[in-house]
Amino acid sequence: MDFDKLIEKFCEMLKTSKFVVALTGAGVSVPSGIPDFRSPNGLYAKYGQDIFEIDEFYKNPDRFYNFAKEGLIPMLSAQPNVVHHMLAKLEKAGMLKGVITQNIDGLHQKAGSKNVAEIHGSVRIWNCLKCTKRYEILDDGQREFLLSTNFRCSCGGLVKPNITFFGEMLPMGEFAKAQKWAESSDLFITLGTSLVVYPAAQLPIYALRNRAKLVIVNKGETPLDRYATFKFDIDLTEFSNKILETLNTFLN
Ligand code: CNA
Repeated sequence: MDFDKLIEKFCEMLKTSKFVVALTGAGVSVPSGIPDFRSPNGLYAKYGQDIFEIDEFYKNPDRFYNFAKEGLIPMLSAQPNVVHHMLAKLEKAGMLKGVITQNIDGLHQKAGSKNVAEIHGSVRIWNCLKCTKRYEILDDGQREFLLSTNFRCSCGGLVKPNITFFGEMLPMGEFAKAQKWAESSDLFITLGTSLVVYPAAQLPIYALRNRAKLVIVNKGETPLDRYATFKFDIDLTEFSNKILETLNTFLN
């Protein structure tokens, strides 16, 4: 089947499904200028595979903080792209229940999505590991203070972003919400995720167990491709523009 026909069929599915959920990964934010993990230009290639390992953070926090200045803080000035906007429009039109995101950049909310489960936390909030003081990194004064102390709290403790490192538990409330959405869905769409990070990659499996249809949009293979009703191995920008064009009358 050619691309246009597949898109039409997918849009039909969107219109007739009752509980549609999207799971997004780092690929969704690549068109906003934020690199993903595993692509050739991704964060792993530049900073090493262990940059998000919790043991490595405790062993060498300044290595992580040097990365944070270059790789995490700039995420906060990034702008949502057409993929985020397309998902926000689907939600507004009642065609999408919510977005489960592995991303920590807050771009879905910036685009207007209301129902967002941030299962790997958010880079907006940082906490002192000694006295638990909370820092809002979007606040100019608090950000400048943390940059000036190299992320040491006023009490001297290390300050860590509220994101899930490898080796840490996921935020329970957010994951429970995501699991409930996945188990209630009749159409589950994954966008820009390699589906290799667990337990996030378990979510499409919960949906499949509920007999939901699975649609995968990702450049490159994922381990769940063979379970997908449709797999779109294309650029997410092209995909999203096509969805907006096809559903034009429903979304405005
Ligand atoms: P990943 O494993 O790096 O996979 C991303 C996937 O997106 C890859 O398969 C790419 O081929 C694909 N991709 C990249 N650009 C495009 C594009 N334009 N069109 C279509 N496909 C594209 O990342 P996952 O999200 O699967 O891994 C989960 C990690 C990455 C989570 O823990 C995230 O917190 C973490 N992460 C988040 C961000 C962010 O918040 N923006 C950035 C980097 C990493």
